[in-house]
Amino acid sequence: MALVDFSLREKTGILCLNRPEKQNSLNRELMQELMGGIDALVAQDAHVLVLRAAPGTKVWSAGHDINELPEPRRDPLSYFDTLETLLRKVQDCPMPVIAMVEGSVWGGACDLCFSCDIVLAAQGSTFAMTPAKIGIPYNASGLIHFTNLIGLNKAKEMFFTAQPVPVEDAWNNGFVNHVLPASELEAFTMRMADTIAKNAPLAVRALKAEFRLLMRGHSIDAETAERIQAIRREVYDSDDYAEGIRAFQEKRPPRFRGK
Ligand code: LCV
Repeated sequence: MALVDFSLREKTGILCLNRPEKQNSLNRELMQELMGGIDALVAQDAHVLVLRAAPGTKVWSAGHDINELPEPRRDPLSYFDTLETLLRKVQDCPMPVIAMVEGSVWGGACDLCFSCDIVLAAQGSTFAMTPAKIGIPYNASGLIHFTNLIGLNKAKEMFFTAQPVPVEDAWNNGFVNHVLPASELEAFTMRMADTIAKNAPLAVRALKAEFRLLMRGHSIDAETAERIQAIRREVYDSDDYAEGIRAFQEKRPPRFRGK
């Protein structure tokens, strides 16, 4: 059974997460199917993509499949990690991608939503950034992404607390374009997609490429990049990193000891 269903409706490509038994958590297989679906819809000349979960879902996506996080001593979010590759795929996708969100969104799935160009969410949706809850050192590109989108203080609050942020609150911080009653979300999303799809595709694609390049504005020197990696290595080399994953698998609260 496909973990991602995709279809073309006129010039709108629709990708639907379909791993409900594991709360649409992003394992390698699902993420590879998602990237394959994007490629297929680009090849079918879609002008806009919509990324969604099944109607009425309580959990849009529970984020990275924790059981597939690497063992300690390996960077859990390295540049070529499947999740990082997927995020860049969405950001580099030639046409706009709309995230249509219902329910709760966790960890890497938040970053997936933020990698989309527009986020349309149902009332009651929540977004949680969870690395601190699991003991994971998030990566620099992810932190810059969030900071650019919602501002430094809100990004710090999301990451330090690791608590779900209600979409109404998130909306006030800019990363959600519209908040709608769940019953209106799909029609609103498809109307916006159709509007974008009717515009000049080359111009829309050029705009997306320009935004992508302009948002890469933050430059850091080599020493800073190396220092960030050293800081992160201390975390994924730690016992706490192993404990966070083990606690999830054993369905118990983690007991972090700060080492
Ligand atoms: C594997 C899962 C998952 C899951 N992986 O249903 O951003 S970072 O750095 O943190 C990054 C590394 C990341 O994205 O990490 C993942 C962050 N995600 C989370 O912390 C959310 C973890 N999931 C939950 O807290 C709960 O599942 C929620 C609150 C989403 C739903 O709770 P509920 O009680 O409704 P279950 O927990 O019973 O989940 C149903 C099945 O889905 C699996 C979970 O293990 C269970 O499997 P079994 O039926 O085999 O026990 N599942 C849920 N999330 N991220 N598997």
